[in-house]
Amino acid sequence: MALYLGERIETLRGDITRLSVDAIVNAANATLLGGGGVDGAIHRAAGPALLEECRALGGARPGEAKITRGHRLPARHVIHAVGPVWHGGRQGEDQILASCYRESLRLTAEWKLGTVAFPAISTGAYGFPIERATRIALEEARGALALHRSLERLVFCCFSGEDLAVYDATAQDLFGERDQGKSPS
Ligand code: AR6
Repeated sequence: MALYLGERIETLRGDITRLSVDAIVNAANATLLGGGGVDGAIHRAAGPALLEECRALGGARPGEAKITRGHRLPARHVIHAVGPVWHGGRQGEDQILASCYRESLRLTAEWKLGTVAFPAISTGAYGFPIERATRIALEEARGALALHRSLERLVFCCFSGEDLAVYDATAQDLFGERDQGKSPS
């Protein structure tokens, strides 16, 4: 793992369902009723009570985010964000993805949650190019950290080593070198 921006941004490789943070973000679809990928993993780990709670949310539009409890997860809450499906980049995909991160971070601040972990929203089944998505994620993170002092640490949880390499390269490009005294594991 590596840390940036005064240790308020962390990149790591892992399974987001295992993280003991105040909230994990789910890369959901508009039904908010589960699916494959990280969505499926989160629902499996949280148990059926998460689906019950999600039924009451009435879905969400791309770029929106809604919060539930974490149920059987080690995380206290789940923020369900609906990313854009990639259609080549000229159909507002960048703005919708940025909105996912901004809305998730706004909820995190509103609920006074200090630590939140994100997967690489839209870069799996929805086909958003990883480099472009990572830049949007990290720029929104930096903006939210400046805006909300209550945010202690934003974790970017990558499922693959390739994705982690993109996050670290992009973070170094945007924020400079990683924080001193920490080396990637
Ligand atoms: N922990 C962290 N990241 C994960 C995990 C995990 N346990 N599992 C997968 N990933 P995707 P999308 C990564 O496809 O592109 C679902 O069916 C994965 O490697 O989960 O936003 C929803 O219901 C990739 O880097 O989400 C929607 O229908 C990232 O999570 C649709 O897929 C996102 O991949 C959403 O597609």
